[in-house]
Amino acid sequence: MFDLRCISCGAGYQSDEVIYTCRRCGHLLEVRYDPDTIHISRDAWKSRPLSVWRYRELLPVSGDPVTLQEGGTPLYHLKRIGAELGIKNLYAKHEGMNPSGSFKDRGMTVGVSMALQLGMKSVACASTGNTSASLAAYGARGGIPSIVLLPAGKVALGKIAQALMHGARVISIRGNFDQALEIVRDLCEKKGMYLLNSVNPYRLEGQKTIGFEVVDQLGGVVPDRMVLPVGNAGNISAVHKGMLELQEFGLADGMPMMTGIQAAGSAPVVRAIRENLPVVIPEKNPETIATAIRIGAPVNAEKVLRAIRETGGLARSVTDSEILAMQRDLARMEGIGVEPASAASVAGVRKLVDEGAIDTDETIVCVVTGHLLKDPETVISQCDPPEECDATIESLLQALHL
Ligand code: AN7
Repeated sequence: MFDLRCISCGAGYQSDEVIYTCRRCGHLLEVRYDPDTIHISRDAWKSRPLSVWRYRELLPVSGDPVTLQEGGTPLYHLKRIGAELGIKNLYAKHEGMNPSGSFKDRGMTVGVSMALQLGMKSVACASTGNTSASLAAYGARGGIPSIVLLPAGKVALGKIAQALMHGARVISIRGNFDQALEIVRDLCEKKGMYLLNSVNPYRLEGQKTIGFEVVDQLGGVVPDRMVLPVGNAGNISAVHKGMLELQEFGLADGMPMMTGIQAAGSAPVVRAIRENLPVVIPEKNPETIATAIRIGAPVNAEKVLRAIRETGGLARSVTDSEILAMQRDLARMEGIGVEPASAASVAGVRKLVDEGAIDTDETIVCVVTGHLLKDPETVISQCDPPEECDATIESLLQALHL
């Protein structure tokens, strides 16, 4: 059994209500499970495949979920980058290996399942790209129409391709993501559509399983630090919540220092942490090559400040060139292909080591959130084009300088 609870005033709401923020005070909600009614055994979990649904006792869906077999993503040991940084236990959880190529699928399998459970007739979101790709795919899987609002000209090609091919209504807004989100919230309220941005507490339930899987993949060990790229701050907040639940239900000990990385041109959370502000002051004109995290007014501001402060975590920004350098290093030194926003997490670790801000004996898990192929245009602009030669061995040898 579970209900929805306001994280600020504690007001409670029934699980069958369509509600995103507290009616009393306007703050964010979260799902609370009643420990007296939930029985979990690690053995039962271990008997199921590594996936979002391994953890179904701590998820809100009651019937068969709308699924594309999300989760169960690889946890890679970063041997070479770790050696360069002097960190023996540095890992990357590759969320780009999900069905639509990003961690959003973990949220959407739960979110779209809940939309159907709640009897909704359509689903909608604003998106910097990945949320729209994932919603379109899960909407198709669940047989429910989807509408996605994108900031015109600022979404990576692969993500638009996915949203279009999976059959969403795709609308480009002449404005940025924050404006698109404001409009879609209004649309959902006026037209009774189900909102699947990360203000939706059910979506975050799916995303918390990133942390569950990491603990399982490390043999039951909670890492010292988890590092995530931050846009709307839904994912880092979700992972933090999941870790709190593992403690509460006696399934794991310890809490990772939750560490958020933003792009330098789009870093309101980093500023709030650095200046010890009580709230996040939105960045009016966010800008970065990592368009996935080009977000100035993070919806989950209140949750992320708690996650970072309560766990003794850190927040840092990285420049676009630091992001692109790490994207290349992950690809060439480790064989791991990620999109720019995802490389921000590992670039953040490099920066924190350079600053001497973290202990290199820590076990550190970076979440790399989306696949390399999401944003082919940025890759092409960073790499030399293929060399061309005639279809003869002589011409090939010449091209290879052999
Ligand atoms: C690859 O798709 O917000 O801090 O609309 O696509 O939970 O927002 C994407 C976010 C990190 C940031 N990495 O996660 C969207 C959207 C990638 C992302 C983030 C996003 P949050």
